[in-house]
Amino acid sequence: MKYFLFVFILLGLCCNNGMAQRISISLNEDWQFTKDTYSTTAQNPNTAKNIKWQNIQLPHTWNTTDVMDDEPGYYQAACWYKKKLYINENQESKDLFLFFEAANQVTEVFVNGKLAAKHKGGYTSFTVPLKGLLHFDGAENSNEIAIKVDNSFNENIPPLSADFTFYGGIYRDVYLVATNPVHFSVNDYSSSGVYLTTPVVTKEKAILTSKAIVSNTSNQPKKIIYTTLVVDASGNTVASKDSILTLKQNSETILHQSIDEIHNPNLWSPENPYLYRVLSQIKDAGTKQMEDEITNPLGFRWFSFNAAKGFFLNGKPYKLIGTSRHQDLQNVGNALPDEVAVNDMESIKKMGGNFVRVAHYPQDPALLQACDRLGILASVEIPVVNEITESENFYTNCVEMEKEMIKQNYNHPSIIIWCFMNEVLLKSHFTNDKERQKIYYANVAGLAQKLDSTARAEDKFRYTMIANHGDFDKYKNAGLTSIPMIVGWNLYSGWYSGTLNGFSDFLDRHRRELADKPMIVSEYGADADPRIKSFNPVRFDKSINYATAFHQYYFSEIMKRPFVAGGMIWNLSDFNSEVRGETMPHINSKGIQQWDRTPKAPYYFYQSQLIKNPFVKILSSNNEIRSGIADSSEQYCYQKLQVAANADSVELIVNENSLGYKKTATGIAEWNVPFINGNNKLESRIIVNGKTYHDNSNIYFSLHPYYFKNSLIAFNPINVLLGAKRYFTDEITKQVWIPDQPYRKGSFGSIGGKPFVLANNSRLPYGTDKNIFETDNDPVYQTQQVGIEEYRFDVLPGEYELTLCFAELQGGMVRGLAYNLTGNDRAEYSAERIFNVFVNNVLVLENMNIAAQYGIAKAVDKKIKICVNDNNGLRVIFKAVKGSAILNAIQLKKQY
Ligand code: GCB
Ligand code: CA
Repeated sequence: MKYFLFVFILLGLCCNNGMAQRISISLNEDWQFTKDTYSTTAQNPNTAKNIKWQNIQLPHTWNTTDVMDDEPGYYQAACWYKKKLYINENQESKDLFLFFEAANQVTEVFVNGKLAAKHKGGYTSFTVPLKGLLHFDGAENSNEIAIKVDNSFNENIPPLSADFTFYGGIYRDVYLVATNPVHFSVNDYSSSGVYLTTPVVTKEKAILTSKAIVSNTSNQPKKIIYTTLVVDASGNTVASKDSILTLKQNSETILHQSIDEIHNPNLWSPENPYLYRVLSQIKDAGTKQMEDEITNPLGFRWFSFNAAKGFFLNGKPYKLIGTSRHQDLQNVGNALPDEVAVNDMESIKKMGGNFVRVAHYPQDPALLQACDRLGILASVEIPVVNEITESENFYTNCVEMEKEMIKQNYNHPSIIIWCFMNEVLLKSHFTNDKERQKIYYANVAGLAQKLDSTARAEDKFRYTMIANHGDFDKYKNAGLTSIPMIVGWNLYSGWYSGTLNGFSDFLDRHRRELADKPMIVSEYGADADPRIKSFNPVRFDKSINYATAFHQYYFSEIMKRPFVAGGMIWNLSDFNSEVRGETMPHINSKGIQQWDRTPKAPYYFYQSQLIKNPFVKILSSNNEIRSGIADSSEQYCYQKLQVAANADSVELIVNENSLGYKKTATGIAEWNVPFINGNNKLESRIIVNGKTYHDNSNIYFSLHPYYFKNSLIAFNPINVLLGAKRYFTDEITKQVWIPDQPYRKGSFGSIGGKPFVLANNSRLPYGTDKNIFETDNDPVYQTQQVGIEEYRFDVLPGEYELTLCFAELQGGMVRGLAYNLTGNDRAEYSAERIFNVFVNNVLVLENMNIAAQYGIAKAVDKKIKICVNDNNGLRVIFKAVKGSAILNAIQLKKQY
């Protein structure tokens, strides 16, 4: 109560017009949360007592941790929030509202036991009028708000399924808003109540029109002055307009104004994101007292898409390059502070990008504010993903959500596209009933038509878009390529299927067959596990190296073709998709930054392509660790290393020796670097206009002798992945796992068997992408040698610790994942295997039956202390009793 008084006094002091107008103040603190069932009415004191309330602050989600555990699924149900609301007696004369930036997904708001509002959809804002529901008795605890939020599946609310997690909760800010009875309306889909357009913009002049909806909730008519002021960045008013009119009692009035001559507007663009502010005011015509005032951003720009020539802003061609962005963060889920949205847009800017696809749903208001400020163009969409429900209810919710999106975000100069479907034909329906399937497609097209018309009617100045997956004919035949103004293609040729060249062919096919339709590559990307390296990268090995090559290829193909208006990297950052397996279970690792926002190599590649200032960057992480076997000189291990730069050629200096200059090819030069045991100092240089720019890095290398005997290199622990061609770094223990080699005399390696390859699979070159339980080092266990006979280390005598790592990769239930097109959950064929393991002739594991003893896809480590006393080294022998023996990884440490 005191707090509110304080705010009033403060604003009273600052405002010229005496009485404060609108107050909007966050209400994030001091909430209670429960997963138990709460009832706001007819309280049963016994049930109420048993409820376990937890004190929390907003933003909040209840799914921060359960989306990462080994248990499939996450909490999707109704939960409750409640809080006491301190209302000042003086506020009785005000109109009070709660403003929710978002809550996922169905929200019911109760005020003092009465249902005040219900909102459907997890990504748009909503306002709850409090009129008639509050007690103004001045008692501190007399008002309670209780909120039920439910994120369970709802067939009538999009998204139905998607490759991201539907975290539940009030995960954005909540505000208490107080206005005078005369104020800009909050009832028009929770917009600001003011809609600004710039129907004419040239270098010489601009026209600004505004449409305002004004509420008068009092019982008297009210004569007002409605004023629009255009204020430049220095605070000067450059144009204004007043209208005098009378508002009827208890009415909503629509007002239009046009400011016809704004001369030489400072144009908004990525290089010069010049923002004006528009102040919209309502004053009492008699007393001149301010009744309400709101501000909106304003940028003067004009733009167009052309099917042959791409995108133009203010008359200049631009290639739209940027990323998509999901709203989640490691350890935080989707309950993000606003700063994360701002930092993310700054990352796009620092990368040299000029576009963000706000996918797959509207995000925090802070995000588009940052875009306006930074000069990042944007596309925003509603989450109609993968499929639809054929019901009027679903269609209505889609249309309502689209209207919310457009009206709430209408005034952002950064937005140029409204998108309303993503890969809507990805999930097949009625595959066995072609006639019925036709009806489904027709319903999808019908919904698309409705959403497209709605968007065009709501906003005449922006473009509409649908983002499709790479099945050209499917979308074309369903009519979905002709409905929107722009077609977006999400293309993964060379990732999920096909080859890199398939991407170029697809682009050219669009140009040939949809010659009149502007197009954008609305997604492209490849998994990039920052812990995985490969020096001969192949599709689906999840290595950072394959991802880098993928981006190099896609980016240059996009740049070559003027008709491709832009390319959106999928994704800015790794994000949670609870259903996913892969090398990082529950994570989609296509981010060019990690989930915690650490940049990965592809991010630097883009900088080399997009940044104007001299740029050079060694593509290794800070203090990277590596490991490998020495060449026969016993001094070096040669491994590839890349440098990204925006110069034609770049020099690499390793341990003070220059390896010379190399030409960059699409921004990257590559060396075969002779690494020595221990620390390696790297420096890379470019010379631009006579000035040198450089980047430095350290790589700590753990070298293994070519022959264990007579080597100058001391024994380093050896960690080997079987059935794999990739390297894996355990970032916690700082161990590097290297790929296996066939046994070489004097060294080490496996004998017999072959790498595990998943049956009926055209993607994974080796191994599985199953989540391996009880480990975060999934790649250590995801590959194996099947039918292995022996593993040998020809090491010198000594005390050793040998670890054998196993996981049964075959069998169990496989989850049906939409993005994998695998349909429903299904049981996988299980391998039957029982085997014995001998170490130097001692039986150490008898009748090992991994599936029976431990279960499918569970990490099992067996450590064995072993003393080597002779010159025969260490031999691990596998003897199958039934089926074939396996080994996933092996580790050898010397103790003394
Ligand atoms: C897509 C989807 C996106 C997925 C992405 C992927 O096409 O639109 O939601 O996350 O592919 O990584 O598979
Ligand atoms: Ca916020």
